[in-house]
Amino acid sequence: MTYLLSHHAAELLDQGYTIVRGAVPTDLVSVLSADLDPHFAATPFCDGDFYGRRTKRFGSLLTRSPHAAHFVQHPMALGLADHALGQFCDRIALNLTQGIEIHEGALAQYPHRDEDMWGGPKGEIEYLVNIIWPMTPFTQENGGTRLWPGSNHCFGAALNEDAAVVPELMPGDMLAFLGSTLHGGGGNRTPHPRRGLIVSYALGWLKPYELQWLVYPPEVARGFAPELAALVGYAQHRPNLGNVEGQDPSLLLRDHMNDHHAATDALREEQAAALRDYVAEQEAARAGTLGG
Ligand SMILES: O=C(O)CCC(=O)C(=O)O
Ligand SMILES: [Fe+2]
Repeated sequence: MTYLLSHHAAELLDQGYTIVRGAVPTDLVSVLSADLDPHFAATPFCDGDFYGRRTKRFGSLLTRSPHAAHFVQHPMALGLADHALGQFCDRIALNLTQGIEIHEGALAQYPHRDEDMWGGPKGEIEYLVNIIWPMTPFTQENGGTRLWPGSNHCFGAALNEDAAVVPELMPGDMLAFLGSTLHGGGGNRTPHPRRGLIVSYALGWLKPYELQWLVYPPEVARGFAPELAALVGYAQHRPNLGNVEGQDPSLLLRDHMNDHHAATDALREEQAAALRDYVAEQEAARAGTLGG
C-alpha cells in the first residue's frame, strides 16, 4: 500500500472520514459536470423529507457520462473501499452512483448512517464506503456535507447537532466516509445549487441500493471494461453467490451463451480444500467397502 493510501485509510477508519485534496484534475470534473447539466435540468425535485424537497438526484451515472467511469474506478476510491471492506467480503461491489444537487432553501438532511439500509448487526463490520466528488465548492452555507467525526465508533449516543463538521471542499477533491459514519447533506442558504457526485461501494454479498444489473443490463455492461463490469456485479462472490446457470455472470456479456451448462463451483481456497478432503474420505471409505 502506498504511503498516501495507508494514511487516508487509517484516517478513514479512525475518524470515519478522510479528504484527499486534488485527487482528480478539475478539467475532468468540469467535463463530467457538463455532461450532467441536461440531466440536472430535466430532473424534478425529490419527493420526501429524506431525499430532500429542494434536492435533485439521479442515478446510473455510468450511462449518463463516459467520464463517470474514471471516478468510479479511481484507484484511491477503490483502495479505500478495499481497505475498509475487504476483510468482510470476497469482493466489493458498486452500490450506487448518484448526482446530487442541493438548491437554495434546502433544509439540512436528516443525520443518518448509510449502513442502516441493511438490517444486519452494526458496529461489528463495515458495510459501505461512500465517496463524494464535489462538482461545485462545498461550504457551510451552500449545503456542504455534514459529518460527525468518530461517530463510526459510537452508536446510540444522543445526536449533538453542534458536533458536526462541514469540510470545505473544491472540485477535484475527494471526500470518503464510512457507512457507519453519521452524516447528512447540509442546508443551502445561497442562491446557487451545490452539486456533487456520490459513488458508494459495499460488501459484494449485499443487495445494492441501486440495482446495478438493471441499470446496466448486459447489452450496456458489454461496453464496459472487464474490471468495471465485475465491479457493477458481473462477477460471482465466492462461494457461488450471484451466478447465472451456475456460471460467472460475465457469461452474459459474451456474444453467445449456450442454453445448458454444467453448474460449476466457485469456492474460496479453504472451502475447496475442505471439500477435497471430504470427498477423498468418502472415496477411500467406498474403496474399502468394495475391497472387503
Ligand atoms: O449530499 C450530501 O452531501 C450527502 C447526501 C447523503 O448523505 C444521502 O443522500 O444519503
Ligand atoms: Fe447518506
